[in-house]
Amino acid sequence: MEFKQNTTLDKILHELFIPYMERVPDVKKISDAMVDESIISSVNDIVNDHIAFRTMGVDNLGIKSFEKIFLHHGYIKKDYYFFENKKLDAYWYAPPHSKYPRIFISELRVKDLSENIQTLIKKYTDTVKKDPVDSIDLDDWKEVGEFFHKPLWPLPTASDYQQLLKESEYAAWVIYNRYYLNHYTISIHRLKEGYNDIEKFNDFLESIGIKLNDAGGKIKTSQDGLLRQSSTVAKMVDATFSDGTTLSISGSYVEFAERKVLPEFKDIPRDKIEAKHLREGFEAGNADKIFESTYTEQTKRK
Ligand code: OOG
Ligand code: NI
Repeated sequence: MEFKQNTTLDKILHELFIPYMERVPDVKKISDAMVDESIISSVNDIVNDHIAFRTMGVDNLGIKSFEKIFLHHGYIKKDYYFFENKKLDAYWYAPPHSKYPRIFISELRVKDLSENIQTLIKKYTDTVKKDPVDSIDLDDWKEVGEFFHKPLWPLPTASDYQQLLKESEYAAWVIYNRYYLNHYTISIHRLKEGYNDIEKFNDFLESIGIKLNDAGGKIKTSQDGLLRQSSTVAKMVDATFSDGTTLSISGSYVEFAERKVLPEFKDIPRDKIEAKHLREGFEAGNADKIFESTYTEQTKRK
């Protein structure tokens, strides 16, 4: 996935992609294999359905801070999703133009965690005394690009990280990975016949040695049957902690989404189908399992 870099938003998205592609070798592995297999003629043919970020629900941070970056560039806040067991809230955001990806932003409901863990999280996040997004020039793509990848709180100790992992894998992910891009998403319905449904595409992925998240089954299907998603298991990255120890921890992953034609447009010929005829938004039941792409149960699976 590459962007024609014209607008500030194009450049911001590009800045997110550079470290993401370095951290997740599956991105290049998949796009190169798609070109080799003639599924696409170049990586530029990949349509990015959406990108996702994770945030910590504490003072000065969380969705209400992070979303400002994208609201400023014309994104529109859409539906809310609640994940009771994982203790998360999320929203999706519609792009200012269909050439841009949707955005999915989630937030940890820190106040729902045990007292111990809240204290542990706040030991780090309380160092953030004001909303950090308010201090950046949102029209300066370089500044915004740097913001995603710069520390906002002190580096955790390995033992704090491991303690977080026990109660909330999501908390542990955010404390180390912060606003690094969590995933980008290949639009499967936009691919050529033979690869344009998620079963066939998953077969292709497995044939090139990609490991898929199997939480709730490899294919996650919305209640209406019209949004079908799968994802890779997160790439492990070497993380150095404040005490100098290094652990192999979950980084980011790649997702695949198939949006089907809405029932009211089922008679429109295939070559006349546009984005407005397809299933929009997200699905809590699918998302719940996709979050687990970074969870130990998946990353440790053989
Ligand atoms: C996001 C998981 C949900 C989707 O498309 O429903 C999601 C995450 O892992 O942070 O990406
Ligand atoms: Ni996603």
